[in-house]
Amino acid sequence: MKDLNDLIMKFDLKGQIDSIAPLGNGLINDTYKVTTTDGPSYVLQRINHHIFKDVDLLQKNIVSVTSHIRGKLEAAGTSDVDRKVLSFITLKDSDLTYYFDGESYWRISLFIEDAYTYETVNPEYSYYAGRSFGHFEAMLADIPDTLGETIPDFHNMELRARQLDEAVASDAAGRMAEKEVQEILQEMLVHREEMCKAEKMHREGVLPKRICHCDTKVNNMMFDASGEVLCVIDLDTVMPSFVFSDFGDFLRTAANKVAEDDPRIEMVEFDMEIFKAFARGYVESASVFLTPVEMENLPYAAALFPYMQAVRFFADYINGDTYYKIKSPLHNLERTHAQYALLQSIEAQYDAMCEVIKTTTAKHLA
Ligand code: GN1
Ligand code: MG
Repeated sequence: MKDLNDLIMKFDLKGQIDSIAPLGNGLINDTYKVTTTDGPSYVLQRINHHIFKDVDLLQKNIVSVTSHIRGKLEAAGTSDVDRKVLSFITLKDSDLTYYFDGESYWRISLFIEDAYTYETVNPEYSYYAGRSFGHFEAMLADIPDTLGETIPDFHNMELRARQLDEAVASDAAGRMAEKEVQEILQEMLVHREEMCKAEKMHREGVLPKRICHCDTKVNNMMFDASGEVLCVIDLDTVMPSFVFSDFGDFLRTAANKVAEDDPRIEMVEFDMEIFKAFARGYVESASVFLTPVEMENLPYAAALFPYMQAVRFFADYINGDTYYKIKSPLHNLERTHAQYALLQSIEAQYDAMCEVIKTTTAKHLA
């Protein structure tokens, strides 16, 4: 802990450090809560620079986004702004919001007190979440800075499909001999072309990229004790993308009746009530900028993300588990099955989903 103490001291914090303890369950970064004896608490994170290769660009994006949102909230006279947008702390001797200790990159933000994250939501919270992610995108629609892609082509399905091809071809962990692996691979291929349609629409000029969050998992949103959304967290992946990213990735975790890696495949089910509520909230706040093409493809977005995640988990399994933290040797394979089962549940309800979107968007399309 002494080392952590030393590096925390590089930042312009208020108060004396009291304790440092692990926080949360992200799959990519390492996160700690830092409490002080006479100042606020903070969140310390080691940024995974093997995944986010350009930390300077990443922190610039985050500073642009949080300052822009802060400006909007202040202009609207919003109360308690420090609880509604993350604040990053600069170093004592510069304006940088990260510190490189020769090995790792670190950053510190203010800890938001009395805020809660959830792994599941009910329809009411799902509606609030939809409204908030739509609002988040709406606030960023006029950001003056140009943001970079912190992971180039992060949600590009064509690229993810190619990465799976490469994993299969190099078979780094010798797992292609497994019968189960061969079977999943065949199933994945069936959906491939259909799932790559966003990239095609973009090339044809009918689908824009906008600033999106790109990791709208349900646990990346903070609620206050009364259930109101405070703010969106985990901003590493905020970058230009299709709005499908935020719509689809939220539902991938929130509308699944079980966790994203639940090995009980028969329990995986896409919850239409969560979908309806989220769609209503999202369309309500995002309709100010959404085009008809974006709106009518929202059911596709909901199918795309379980599929993309299945492809990513599967490629990682074949590569020998080099990307996602795993808790057991078959974890990535179980995750693949769980995401694929979710896709199947979505497909079974696809017509009903299209009806919901039609009704929800009708008054905004008029
Ligand atoms: C990763 O770190 P975490 O859990 O917020 C991943 C997401 C995946 C998710 C799957 C940068 O997010 O894209 O959807 O795991 N983030 C990155 O649980 O790859
Ligand atoms: Mg997270």
